[in-house]
Amino acid sequence: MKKVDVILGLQWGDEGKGKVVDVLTPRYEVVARFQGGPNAGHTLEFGGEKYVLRSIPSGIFQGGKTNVIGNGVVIDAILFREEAEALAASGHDLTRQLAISKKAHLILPTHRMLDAAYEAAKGSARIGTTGKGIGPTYTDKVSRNGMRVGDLLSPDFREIYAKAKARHERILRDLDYRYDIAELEARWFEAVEYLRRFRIIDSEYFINGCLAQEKSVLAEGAQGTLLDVDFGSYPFVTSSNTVTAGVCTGLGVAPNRIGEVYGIFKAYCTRVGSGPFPTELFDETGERLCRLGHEFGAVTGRKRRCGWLDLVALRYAIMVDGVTQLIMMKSDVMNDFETIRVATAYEIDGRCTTEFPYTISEGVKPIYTDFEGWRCDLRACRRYEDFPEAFRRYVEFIERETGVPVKIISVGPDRGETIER
Ligand code: 2SA
Ligand code: MG
Repeated sequence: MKKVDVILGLQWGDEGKGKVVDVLTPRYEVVARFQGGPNAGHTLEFGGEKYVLRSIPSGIFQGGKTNVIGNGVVIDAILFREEAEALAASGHDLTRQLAISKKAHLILPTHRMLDAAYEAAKGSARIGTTGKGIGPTYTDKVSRNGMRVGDLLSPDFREIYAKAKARHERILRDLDYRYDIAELEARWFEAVEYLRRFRIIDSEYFINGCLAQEKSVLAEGAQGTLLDVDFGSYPFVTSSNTVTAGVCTGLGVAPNRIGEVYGIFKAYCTRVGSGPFPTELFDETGERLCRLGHEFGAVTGRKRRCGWLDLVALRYAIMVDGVTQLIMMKSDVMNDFETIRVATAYEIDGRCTTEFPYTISEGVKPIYTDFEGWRCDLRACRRYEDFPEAFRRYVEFIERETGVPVKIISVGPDRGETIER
């Protein structure tokens, strides 16, 4: 029986999964999303066009693949429809290539309102969510009040919706949050009809059936490990399990059916939204990383905070994810840097630690190792041997510090600018 390979982000999201999944998907017959929802934004560029995928797996651009939205995902029918129609307009037939789990939860219009209301109520302690209703939808799932895609097939669908909405409205009144969802709601009901055109399946049977038939399956993560609801920098996290274990619960795959785990990271670090970020740069170097790396959110357009690579956090992510191969992105952004810094430990209250702490406060001071920059254009390199020695030193230091090989290095946005070792 085959195993499921996994690709996930090891930082705070936006590591460049879109690009790598595009490189990896030709090797797989099935691509599946296991968590998150339209808070994700996977940017793919090819043929001079740029696409942003939110809920739909990246295998959609390769003909003949099956793409699965697993039970661990939350779906906003309106945003799903927009995404699917945009893809259809560019010639990608989704109805045959996409299947959706009956057990995936639906994001209702009132979930979006609740997201905004909770954020407003938090004031300066707000999470900086994407405003897509992610948290409230997962809250309903866990509190056993959620609405699932399978409910679309029930004759009681309207009734289930009305009950959920009434409950949300009571909370919104309590929070004194004013809103008008009449137009949004009308669009949602139309979009739900659109959703019905797709194959609505028992995705756990489908995926396990594929494995039994020796078909290759890739599970595609969204956001990043440090945004995991259990292991991330809580409460500044998303509401799903972004770690490898999320593949088991989000697709119905047993732990012993997990194969390769590709962990993807940027040669530096970024974060959108609030929350701790020990290696964040507030100076010109941070601005430079943002400018040269085009670090703006794919969904909300927000400017991403930028900083140096953090090996304390990376080692932690590798541990909880069981990463077997590393993929390093965007090193080319630092082509002209004189010095490149990497945090290898933290100093907290005068003590040094290499463990990712329970809380990260202002008092956490990263301890850096400095590297001489490579000062040349990596985009011309096509083999590992072509890389300048200074760059190889950087890569090999990361491998030594993490104990995991860096198997793929991306040095530019193009498909060809991906070096495999
Ligand atoms: P939410 O909306 O409840 O999941 O937000 C909770 C936290 O999770 C962060 N988060 C993200 N961080 C990076 N990228 C994400 N997706 C988009 C992208 C972001 C965008 O891929 O570019 O366009 O702004 C993503 N989704 C959620 C979020 O910032 C909160 O800190
Ligand atoms: Mg993104």
